[in-house]
Amino acid sequence: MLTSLKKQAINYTLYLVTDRTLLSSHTLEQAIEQALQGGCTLVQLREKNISSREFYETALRAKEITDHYNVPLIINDRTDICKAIDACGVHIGQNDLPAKAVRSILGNKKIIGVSAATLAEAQQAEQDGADYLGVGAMFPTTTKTNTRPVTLAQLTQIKASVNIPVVAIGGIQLSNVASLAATHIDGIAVISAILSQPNITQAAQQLKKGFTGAIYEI
Ligand code: TZP
Ligand code: MG
Repeated sequence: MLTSLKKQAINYTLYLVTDRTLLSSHTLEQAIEQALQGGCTLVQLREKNISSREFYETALRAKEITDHYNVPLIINDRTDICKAIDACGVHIGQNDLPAKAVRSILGNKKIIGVSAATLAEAQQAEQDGADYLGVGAMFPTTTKTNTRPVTLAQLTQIKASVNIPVVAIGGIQLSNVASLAATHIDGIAVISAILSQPNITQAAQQLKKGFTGAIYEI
C-alpha cells in the first residue's frame, strides 16, 4: 500500500489531474489506468460535483489503481478524504483550508501541494509548509474558469525563488510543453491534453517525451 513516500522520492514529471467531465470515452478508472500506462508519475483526484460519499468511494478505487503502478495519489482539496483513504497527500488552492491548517490535520508524512499564481503566493506557501507548488495557468485553458495567467518569466522566477518542487499547470499540450522545460521546473500537470484524447496512453507518453526530451536538449 502506497500511503506515504519519502518526500524526495516523489516524481513530479508528468502529473495527471483528473476531471471526469472531460473524459473522451472511458470510465474515470480506465482513464487513470491508461494514463499510468503512458508514464504518468503522480495522480491527483479532482472532483467538483459529486457527493462526499461518491468522492470517497472513487478515491478508494483510484488508490487501488495507483498503488498497482506504485504511483502516489493526491486528493484535491479534501483533507478528510485524503486521511480517510490514506492517500499520499492533498492539493489545495488559495481559497481552500490554509496549508498550515492542513498540515496540523495530516501531520508531516503527507504531501501538501498548493496552487500559486504569483511569487508572493509561492513564497507564502513554502513558508506555510507546502511540499510542492502548482503554478498556473500557464496557457489559456477552458478546463477551469477564473484562472489567473502566469507568464514563463514569472514561472522561471518562482522556480528560482523557492526550494520546493514546482509543477506548471494550465493549457499544457504537446505544442507548448517544450517551452516549459527551459524554466527548470520539476514537472507538468495536465488534464485535457491527456484525458480528452482518444488515446490516453499515447497522449501521456508524448507529453512526457516532449517535456523530458526538451530538458535533455538544453
Ligand atoms: N488550475 C489551473 S489551470 C487548471 C487548473 C486545475 C486546469 C488545467 O487543465 P488543462 O486541461 O490541462 O488546461
Ligand atoms: Mg481547491
